[in-house]
Amino acid sequence: MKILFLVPPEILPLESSVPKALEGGKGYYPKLGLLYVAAYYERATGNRPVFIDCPPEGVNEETLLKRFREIKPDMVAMSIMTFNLLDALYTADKLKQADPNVKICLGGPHVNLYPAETLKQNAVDYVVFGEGEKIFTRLMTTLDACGHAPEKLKTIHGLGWMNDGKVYVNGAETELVELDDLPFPARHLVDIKQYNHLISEGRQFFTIQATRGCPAACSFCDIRKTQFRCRSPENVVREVEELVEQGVDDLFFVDDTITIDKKNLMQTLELMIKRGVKINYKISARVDTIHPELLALLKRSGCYRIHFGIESASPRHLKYLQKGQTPEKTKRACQWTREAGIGFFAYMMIGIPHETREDMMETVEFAKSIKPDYAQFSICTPYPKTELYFQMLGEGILDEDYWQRFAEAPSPDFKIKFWNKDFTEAQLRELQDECHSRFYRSPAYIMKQITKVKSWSDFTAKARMGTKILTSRLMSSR
Ligand code: B12
Ligand code: SF4
Repeated sequence: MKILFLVPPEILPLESSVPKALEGGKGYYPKLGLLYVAAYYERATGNRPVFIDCPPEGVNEETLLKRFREIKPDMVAMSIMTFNLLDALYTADKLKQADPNVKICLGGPHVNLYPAETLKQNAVDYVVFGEGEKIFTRLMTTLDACGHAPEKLKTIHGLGWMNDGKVYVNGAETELVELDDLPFPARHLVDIKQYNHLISEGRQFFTIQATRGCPAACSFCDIRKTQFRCRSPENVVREVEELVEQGVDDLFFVDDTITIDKKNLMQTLELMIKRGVKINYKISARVDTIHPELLALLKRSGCYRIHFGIESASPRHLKYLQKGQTPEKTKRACQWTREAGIGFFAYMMIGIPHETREDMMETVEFAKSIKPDYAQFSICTPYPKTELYFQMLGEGILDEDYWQRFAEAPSPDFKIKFWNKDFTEAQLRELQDECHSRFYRSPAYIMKQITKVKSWSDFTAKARMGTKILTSRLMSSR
């Protein structure tokens, strides 16, 4: 069978808690999950699939349909977050109109949460939930060998399928993939030059994943309390070396918290240093998972920025979010990071249930006091099926399971509501602007950036990011 792995054009994305203007200007990340699935399939079957990533390739609906007719795939596989479900369904519909025989398979974070609801949508034939590498390959080899045979499809865990208009969702796959057994993501199927990031430190950006899962319990996050697994240092360093050979000089580890197993990470960093790997990279971490020894190794091996989920200045609100962190730990970690010569990005949150305006402004002052290179103030958003979402439903802050309604009947009219009993959405957006403005316009921040600028590209990156943030209101209201 001929397979097209597809990232659809962005036509109907939902606005997230970060203003669209800002989100849109951040550049293009590769779809690592889909590239992993493609790589595993290719290695297992020897068939070369096609991969089209429409947004960075500048492929619109018309061009996509033209290429689709040329390629004539039997199966189109797309990865979806809740935020681009509508794009995937719209595109699936158009492709089916162009060729009613084509099959559509969807996977990714939204499908993991709502497999049956997604399968019920027009034009969807198969859904894969959980880690997709093996499941998708099993599906394809089964279809190749036996066609759409219900007795065979029934045996594939993690698969949902349609038969005679009826929805079948098999049990979940409980066996997690062995990370070292996975091939590296199928970067050879895309043009890596098309990926970039607004605040990067190199010329060629790409992403990598060294671990999966996170044992922490943050209530707003999908990944909470999932089994943490690491790739071996040798396996990770080989991929980093391969990326460097391909011209990548700016890498982002998309791991949820790469610093959970410090011993393994330190061995990886030591190996990078020993092998003389030259790369700039950034990671995400919890403030309570780092220490000076680890930071020294991160710095020596090329880490230039850590993204910390700090969220709030208030112990009460941190507790509400089950963050398991304290402002003291945050201050200490930020100071260590600065002392190690590594920059950091502070993810902050406002509009947490029961938060007052004063609390939010305290969060801004706290953000200023820890002196990050960048800070982002997101509006607390109860994402689908998260603990926070259920908590807010339980407290009556949300009056209905609106994500369920969206999953069952996704409509372009749907708008995420930034629910909060005390503030309207417009007020929350105003407050968000005020937080960004207070942070980025503070004389101390401006002075720090001027004195810290290392190079022209560093300066332009900061200037672009600052301009984006400060003008985001203007742009999003257009
Ligand atoms: C990097 C990242 C981003 C990047 C890039 C996204 C991209 N191009 O993929 C950026 C910064 C742009 C981003 C933005 C956002 N993100 Co984000 N992001 C991530 C992160 C940290 C890693 C994604 C990744 O590469 N994972 C690694 C791969 C290997 O995992 P995977 O994608 O899940 O893929 C596996 C399976 O899902 C499955 N699979 C996936 N696709 C497919 C397709 C098929 C056909 C098959 C068979 C299987 C399959 O197989 C894969 C391999 O095992 C995840 C958290 C996470 N751990 O996944 C959040 C995550 C995906 N993001 C999330 C959110 C909420 C957002 C934002 C809304 C945040 C915000 N406040 O603005 C925006 C939305 C942007 C938009 N408008 O679409 C949520 C999604 C929740 C949901 N219900 O959809 C997640 C899960 C984080 C969370 N804490 O809950 N994000
Ligand atoms: S530490 Fe990060 S990945 Fe882990 S549960 Fe909290 S927000 Fe999610």
